[in-house]
Amino acid sequence: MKKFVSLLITVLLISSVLGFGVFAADYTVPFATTEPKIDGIIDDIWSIAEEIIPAEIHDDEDMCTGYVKLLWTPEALYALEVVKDSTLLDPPDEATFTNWVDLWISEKNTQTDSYDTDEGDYHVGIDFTGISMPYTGNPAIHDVVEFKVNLTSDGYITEVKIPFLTIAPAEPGHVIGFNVTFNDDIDKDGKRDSYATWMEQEGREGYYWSSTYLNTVIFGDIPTETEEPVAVEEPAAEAPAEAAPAPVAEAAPAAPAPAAQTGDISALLVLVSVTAAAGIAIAKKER
Ligand SMILES: [Ca+2]
Ligand SMILES: [Ca+2]
Ligand SMILES: [Ca+2]
Repeated sequence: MKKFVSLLITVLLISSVLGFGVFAADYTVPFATTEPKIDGIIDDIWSIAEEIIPAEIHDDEDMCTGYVKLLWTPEALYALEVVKDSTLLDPPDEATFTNWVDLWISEKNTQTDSYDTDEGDYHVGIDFTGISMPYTGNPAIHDVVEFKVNLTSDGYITEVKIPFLTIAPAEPGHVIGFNVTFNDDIDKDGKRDSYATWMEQEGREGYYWSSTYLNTVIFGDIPTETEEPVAVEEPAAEAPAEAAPAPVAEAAPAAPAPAAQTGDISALLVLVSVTAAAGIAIAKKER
């Protein structure tokens, strides 16, 4: 038995080296059986998604905290951003891009070294006052993205709908490149003091943000109940005095067929690193 276990471990290690199942996606996005309403209020459907927590902090441990969740449909990626930030400027509408969340997306997980090579590579940054920031990648995303920010008692909540530019209709198993960063102005001087990233950057100094170094995210399966809706039964009628034609059940509406997994999971996440200077030079947008 011991030999068998040892052999099994060896086989698994060799398989890993050969690349079988090594680079699993970092996050599985549930299919949105109900599309969330983009109103900055957390819908029930968000409970099916796991939290993504940007845990690598640069450079103040006291910075804002929170999480992001993702959902997908064939036409769009949905993001929920929940941030606890006790140092928002007051009044908030005088401050833009002092406290915000960045979503970095590569629809085809291109793994190229810049955001200029594919129309599916882009950035969606929205600050707590509800202003989006064109920064890098395909600017066309800003023509279609929908979002709403709500201030909360301890921070802000943002919901975002990001219609796909290049992969619609998306299929289960598709892999995208993805990262999220939180940004915080802590001393309220209008300049960022710290940021936190989901994709690790430690030890990767010298690299810049690019799709090469995005973590990977895979679209989960479409639930069976969504594939084959159950027809609603007509209630049984009283026995008629005369024979009547039996009621014909209505055909169930057509549902999207499950697509084959693309098996596109190839990505390794490497890190990006941004020097503080090259990090995120923010073009403040005049209101
Ligand atoms: Ca909502
Ligand atoms: Ca703050
Ligand atoms: Ca500051």
